[in-house]
Amino acid sequence: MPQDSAGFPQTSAHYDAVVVGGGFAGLYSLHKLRGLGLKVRVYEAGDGVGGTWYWNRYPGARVDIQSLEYSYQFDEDLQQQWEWSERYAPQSELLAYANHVADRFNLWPDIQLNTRVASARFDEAADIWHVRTDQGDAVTAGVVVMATGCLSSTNIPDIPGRDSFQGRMFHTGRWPKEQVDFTGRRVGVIGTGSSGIQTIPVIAGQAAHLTVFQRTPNYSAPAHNGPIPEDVVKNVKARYAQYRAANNATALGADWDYRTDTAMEHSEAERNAEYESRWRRGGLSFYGSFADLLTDPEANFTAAEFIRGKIRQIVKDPAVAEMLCPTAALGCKRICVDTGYYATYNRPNVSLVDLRATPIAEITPSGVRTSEGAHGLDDLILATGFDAMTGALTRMDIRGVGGQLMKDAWAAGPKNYLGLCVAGFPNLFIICGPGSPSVLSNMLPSIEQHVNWIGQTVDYLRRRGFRRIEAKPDAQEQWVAHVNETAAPTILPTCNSWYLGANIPGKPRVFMPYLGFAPYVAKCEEVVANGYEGFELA
Ligand code: N01
Repeated sequence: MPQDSAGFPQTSAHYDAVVVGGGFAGLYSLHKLRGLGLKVRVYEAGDGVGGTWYWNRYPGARVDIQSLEYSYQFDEDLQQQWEWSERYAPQSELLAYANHVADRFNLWPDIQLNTRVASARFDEAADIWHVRTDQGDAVTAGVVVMATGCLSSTNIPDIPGRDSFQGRMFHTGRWPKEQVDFTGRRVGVIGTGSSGIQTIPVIAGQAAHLTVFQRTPNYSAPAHNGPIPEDVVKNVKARYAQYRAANNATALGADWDYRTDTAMEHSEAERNAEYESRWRRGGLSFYGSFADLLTDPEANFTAAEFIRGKIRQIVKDPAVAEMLCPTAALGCKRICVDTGYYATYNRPNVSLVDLRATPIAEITPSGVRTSEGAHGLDDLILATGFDAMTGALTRMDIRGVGGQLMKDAWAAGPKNYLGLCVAGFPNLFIICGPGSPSVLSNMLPSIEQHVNWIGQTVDYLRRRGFRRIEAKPDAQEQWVAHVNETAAPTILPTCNSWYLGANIPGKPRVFMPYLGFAPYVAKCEEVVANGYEGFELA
């Protein structure tokens, strides 16, 4: 590619903003920034928009936050007119919603599909980014918005013999667009996180035999999914603004009745009555049971025991039930939300392999061999998760001031200010990056809050004639310390979760998400009110 005198590729176009990714964050970024009069280009690797809901098409995929909350609120007509069919929308409906938003706001002309951003290099002399794609595009951008998703970079474990498997192999996060039929087949699933737990009951209903390879059991609460009663929809839509405000105050559920009293101030019978009501209500509402659930290990144990009791009631074979009982603190990994998960193990065509007792030795051409013996398989599903929060960014060639690679800047763990901006990488914004509430909040409002903040900031810079914004290193250090201090007194950092990067061999163990949506929003607003405190503007 021809280069200019500074060694940067000659470019074919200049955009005020390049947005990387066409998921919910990318779509709203485009709408917001274009509305401010910016010339924007979105690059999306897939052949459609929708991000998470484009890639995760595995059977049973659905959202674990109620649809009426897991939706955009920036446009009143949109939130009034869109009809969700179920309490927890299935993947197909969320994908239809993303496409509807792209149609409704005429976003398509500025979205380039089938295009992966390969590199972004900051030009210090001009205060612009040089962006290149795998399709040969070479453009410049005033700002780059990384709408790359927290859970988009798949984790495909390096199990010996993996590539020798002769059957069909799938990863839940890269599911094919064509319908996959498991009828009459011997299927294996490795992984029992949210994805595994959602897909296992559905695949068990199709396959001749399903073998689940479980390394760590997880807590799961029933979704009690179904159509949303008309009166509920009417009620929410009549007071959507208050409903959203309540959601923002609690981060995960507007109508969960978060209790402010503690588990340990109640008798066992009272505690169990509360847990039972949460179990009946379903989903992530369990988090709202008592105020000390995530801070007092004793309180946490009582809730964990309650769920273990449920597993022992549901699963008929006591040995299988014990294998399914988690031992880590409840909520230390995200609680899963399921439809018939534990009962699936009562089916005659389902078997569970405990990898802690009998680890996988290798994948062979005909299945999986553990230390105990061979399991013959026609299909193998990897429900093995993601290189979460950082993977999409560290796998990209992003070079900031002095040519520093983002991957190197984050070699000891991700560092940034407010989860939004990284020192040494001016004019680059991350949506829901590590250090922001992101995965510990409802992603849609979090995305909107970030995009609104970025829009407001870009507008401020333009009006004031600034060409450059960069996080100050000391503000960044303080923020990273604050994120860790906030998580430290909780049970969250106590197990090998992807929140800590512990699921990826060699990844630095750092607690990544920020706990607390409402204080986070207040902090972002305070930073602006104080003239972009912690940022260098030039
Ligand atoms: O991934 P995970 P996920 N050998 O990392 C196992 C969101 N989400 O895709 O725990 C054997 O949670 C691993 O075992 P271990 C949600 O935020 C939401 O399921 O590391 N096993 C674990 O069991 C969620 O938290 C929804 O010991 C291996 C599993 O694979 C996040 O995405 C639906 C292994 C991975 O679980 C990620 O969920 C789906 C190996 N080498 C996802 N490597 C909803 O909205 C990994 N595992 C409902």
